[in-house]
Amino acid sequence: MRNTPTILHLDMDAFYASAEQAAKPSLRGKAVIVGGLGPRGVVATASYEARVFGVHSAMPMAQARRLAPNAAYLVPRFGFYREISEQVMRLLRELSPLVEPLSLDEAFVDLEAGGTAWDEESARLTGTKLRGDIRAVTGLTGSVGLAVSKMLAKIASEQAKPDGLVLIEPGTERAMLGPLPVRTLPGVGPATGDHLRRVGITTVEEVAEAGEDELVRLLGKAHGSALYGMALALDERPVVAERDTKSVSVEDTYDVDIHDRVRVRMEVQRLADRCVRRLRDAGRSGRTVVLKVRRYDFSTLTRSDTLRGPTDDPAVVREAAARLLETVDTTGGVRLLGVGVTGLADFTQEDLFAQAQAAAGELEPLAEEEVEESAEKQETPTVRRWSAGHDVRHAEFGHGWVQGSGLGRVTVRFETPDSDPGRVRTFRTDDPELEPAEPLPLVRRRPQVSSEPARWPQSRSGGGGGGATSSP
Ligand code: DCP
Ligand code: MG
Repeated sequence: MRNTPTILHLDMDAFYASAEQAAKPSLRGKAVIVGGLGPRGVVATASYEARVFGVHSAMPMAQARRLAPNAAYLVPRFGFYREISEQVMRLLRELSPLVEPLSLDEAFVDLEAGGTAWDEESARLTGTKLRGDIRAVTGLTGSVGLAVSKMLAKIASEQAKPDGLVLIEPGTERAMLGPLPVRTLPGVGPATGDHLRRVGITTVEEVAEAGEDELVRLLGKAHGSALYGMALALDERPVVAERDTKSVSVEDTYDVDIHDRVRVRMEVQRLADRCVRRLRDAGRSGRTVVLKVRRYDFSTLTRSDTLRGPTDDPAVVREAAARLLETVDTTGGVRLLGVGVTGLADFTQEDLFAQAQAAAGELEPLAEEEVEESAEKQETPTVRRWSAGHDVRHAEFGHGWVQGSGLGRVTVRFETPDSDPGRVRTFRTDDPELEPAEPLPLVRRRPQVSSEPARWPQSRSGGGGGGATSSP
């Protein structure tokens, strides 16, 4: 492990909600909740103003509505968030070739490898400058953590939130970690947390005191040893730039061929779960589930199934893998099994996405990609639907966004990222003067000479949230 705090972790603040607030002046300083708006929808994120009411990511939307009835509720716009994410990732790549994105709004950067920091002072300066640049280029705030390891840098950025920078000084790591709850450590979810609490371990210090043997006894070899190491602030994981962007897979070779079909099924389920854990650790989701089977005679088969959208749901992957297995004859015995997911997407929350689509289907049926697609194809959809939060353009009143729709009416607030809060007007949903529009950039590059709205600096890559668009 290095002894300079030159691993940087960046995490944008209330990312989707901040992006919406930046796009919509009337929502700044207000409670904004982005997520699936249907009956089974969940919260993707809430602005800090909404968090005051107790609303948080992954909460059922119905509960959020009870807690914050007056908040603005918006459907996510993944294509828009991806544009911003690309701007942020470009800034990170200017600092180092070693940038490891974890999700749209989060990444590790090895500053030392980029020569942009070599000690505490240069690390702090670089982190501060980065925050300024992100602000200038995207109009949004991000929080920065700096430390000697990935684990600590991530904990630091969490402590820095919102809109801050925390550098953990080398030598102070264990003292800093000690009093924190065990849940702070990566890989300690609610189940492990409960398990440890039952034996009286609630803080990181208590994990360290328990000792490795005791933890291995409690949690098993792999998890126990890993947790012990983390409690001692040991984390050797390097920042990895070249991730396998195409697939995540796991496989097992068996010492003795498996003949029992029930056992084969169980192994496949186990592999599916492990594969999803990997996928989630990487902050990703994937669309195609692949099953690999090597039989007793070394003949190797792969079967795959492409889902309607990317997923990181263990139940979905398990089910797909089980279905694929039913197409393979294993009577002679199996020596290797593997489960993989390919067609990876950059966002983690497929279920949310699906729910957002379902929500759109129920209230305002046109999801984002469909809007973009129909705009591209220059087709007029037979029935025009307007999703809450999406951009529109009116021939007379200009650029705005859909505040709500129903009963043949759509309410539009006319404002742009650099205007004052705008006025609301209501139209018929089939008003010929109203059309879907692309999001506007949050920050204008240079003063506008024409009356045309500013464009994104780069051509739009890919469509909305569905595809696995990876930038080169
Ligand atoms: N997200 C999601 N579902 C979750 C968690 C997150 O859809 N359960 C999406 C919405 C978030 C984005 O990912 O805006 C980034 O996730 P973060 O965990 O970084 O949360 P935020 O950026 O919203 O807030 P914070 O300021 O706490 O980082
Ligand atoms: Mg964030």
